Amino acid sequence: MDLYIGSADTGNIMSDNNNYTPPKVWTWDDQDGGQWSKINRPISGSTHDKALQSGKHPLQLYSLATPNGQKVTILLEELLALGETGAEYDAYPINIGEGEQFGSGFVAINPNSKIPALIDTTTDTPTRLFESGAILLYLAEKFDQLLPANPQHRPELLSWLFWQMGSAPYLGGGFGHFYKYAPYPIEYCIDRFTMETKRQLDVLDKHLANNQFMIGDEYTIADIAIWPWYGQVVLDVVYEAAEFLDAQSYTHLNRWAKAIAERPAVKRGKIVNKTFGDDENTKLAERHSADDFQGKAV
Ligand SMILES: N[C@@H](CCC(=O)N[C@@H](CS)C(=O)NCC(=O)O)C(=O)O
Repeated sequence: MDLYIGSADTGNIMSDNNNYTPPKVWTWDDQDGGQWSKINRPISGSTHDKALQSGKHPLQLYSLATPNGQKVTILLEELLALGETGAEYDAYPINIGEGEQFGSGFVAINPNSKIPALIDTTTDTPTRLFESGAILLYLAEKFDQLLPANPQHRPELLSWLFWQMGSAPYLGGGFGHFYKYAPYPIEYCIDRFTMETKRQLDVLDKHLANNQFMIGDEYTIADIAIWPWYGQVVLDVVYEAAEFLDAQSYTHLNRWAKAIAERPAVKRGKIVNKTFGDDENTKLAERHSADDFQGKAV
């Protein structure tokens, strides 16, 4: 599970239990889910009936401003900045901490019950999409934007896009979970996932030493997929682990992360569907038009 909102209940620090022997067959203790008890379940499907809201725009987004959600809102804001009016969208928050991803309406568009999910209402029958990578590729192809101009660079784009999809769960579900959210620190898990996270940061740093963006000198959906996770980790926005990871030593990655953070569409996109945090100026629960950003820190 990839989450970065909230924080572990550290009021009840326990120690690592080295005496655990797995039973023959694991059983679910639904009283034992801690602060994530509404979302940590071993079964799929809806838990309650709840229709989704919808607005007037071509695209309807159901998401939250976690890194996976931010990928899509950043792309949509970039598309609008490029003049693609067909990318106008209504964005509704799905509060995953409260289990809204298990409402029947949301499950109908994402049977996997994870944000982000999108409906394109402009097709003959509405098209549903889930998985952030699929949504990025679909929208980039639909508008023929933020893809490499040279078709020979397309395999490189696909490689980095799918690299992100396969790698970020180690960063989020692995490192982030055990470093920030686990109810008590487990050295073995933190070591294992810190090792992999630093290896991934080094992969990006070495690539960005010779490339302005992920695909040469072109800003594409590969950057949009990778920045919300890896960019925001090194900028110390996600997990507050930059010092622990010695993130400043990845100089090329930092250069890239800072440049992307300065893009106006990124500043807007990253606050869409943000319902958490103390600063009201960086929260925009629903987005229906460019006017919604007025008064916000973008
Ligand atoms: N591979 C998915 C991951 C999506 C994901 O993990 N979403 C998280 C928030 S960042 C979520 O909805 N978690 C709710 C849950 O696990 O129940 C994607 O890229 O779209």
